[in-house]
Amino acid sequence: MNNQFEHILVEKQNQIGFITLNRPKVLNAINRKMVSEIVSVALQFDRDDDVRVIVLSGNGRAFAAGADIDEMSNDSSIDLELLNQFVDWDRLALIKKPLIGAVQGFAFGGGFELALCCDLLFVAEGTELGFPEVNLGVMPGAGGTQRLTKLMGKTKAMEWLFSGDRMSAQEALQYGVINRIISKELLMEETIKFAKKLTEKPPLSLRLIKESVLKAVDYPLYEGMQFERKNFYLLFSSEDQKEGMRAFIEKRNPNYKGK
Ligand code: DAK
Repeated sequence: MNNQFEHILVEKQNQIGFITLNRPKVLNAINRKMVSEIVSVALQFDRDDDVRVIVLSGNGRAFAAGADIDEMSNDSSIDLELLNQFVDWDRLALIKKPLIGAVQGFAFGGGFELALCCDLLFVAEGTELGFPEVNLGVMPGAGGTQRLTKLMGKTKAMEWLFSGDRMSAQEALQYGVINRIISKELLMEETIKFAKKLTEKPPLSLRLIKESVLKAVDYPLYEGMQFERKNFYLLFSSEDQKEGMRAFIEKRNPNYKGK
């Protein structure tokens, strides 16, 4: 895929699709065009048989310092309603492949909301995360209050959302918001290493595990387990289930095709 985009860099390598936010001069402030570029490439990768995992990162000294304040400062409620830009944003939640965020520097506001759309977050030492919207007279609007609360619980989420304070990578790890902290120098290398591990797993299993785990966040236990079971049964229709079990019996490595 050549880079015909204005605000992101796109690359495909060894079954990993890379999307890099690329407005480093403004700390990758997310404008509308960038959202639509991210979402359109993520959806393309999701349909691309050569991509098994998607990695999202930021160029320069931030993952993203939030939505572009200049762009939205004069918007009215009616402008926002008519722009209906959340339609684009919400499509990120439809991505079926594993989405890993490699986050460094700052992840604030819309940048943090974007990070929270990822399935796994690998974060560089010294990174700060948070929702400073309250300091601008607004509040998170792209899932921040919901996703953060579901991840860390009401008590701490309320504190961070009320105060607008920055959360250190260490605190984010402690409250289960991120997966691991990695030195800045090794962030991409370690993220790619983990992504590569996922490219070797059966894609349909990953897909249905992702779907089931996300349901666990919203469903009561019984309904969640029924959902899980249907996905478990479904995998027995796949060639990869036959291949995986046959490879085990034949004591060799499986070769998964995603079918
Ligand atoms: N928007 C626009 N420009 C930004 C920016 C932002 N969010 N963040 C930084 N920049 C720009 C700065 O203006 C500066 O530009 P120049 O002055 O050089 O032209 C450049 O990036 C470098 O920033 P600083 O000079 O400020 O760098 P520092 O290291 O001193 O400070 C900082 C870094 C991250 C602490 C600081 O830049 C900062 O506080 N930034 C703003 C953080 C913030 O308040 N973020 C929340 C924004 S509200 C939506 C989805 C989501 C949202 C809205 C709608 N839809 C889908 C509809 C979310 C809203 C938000 O995110």
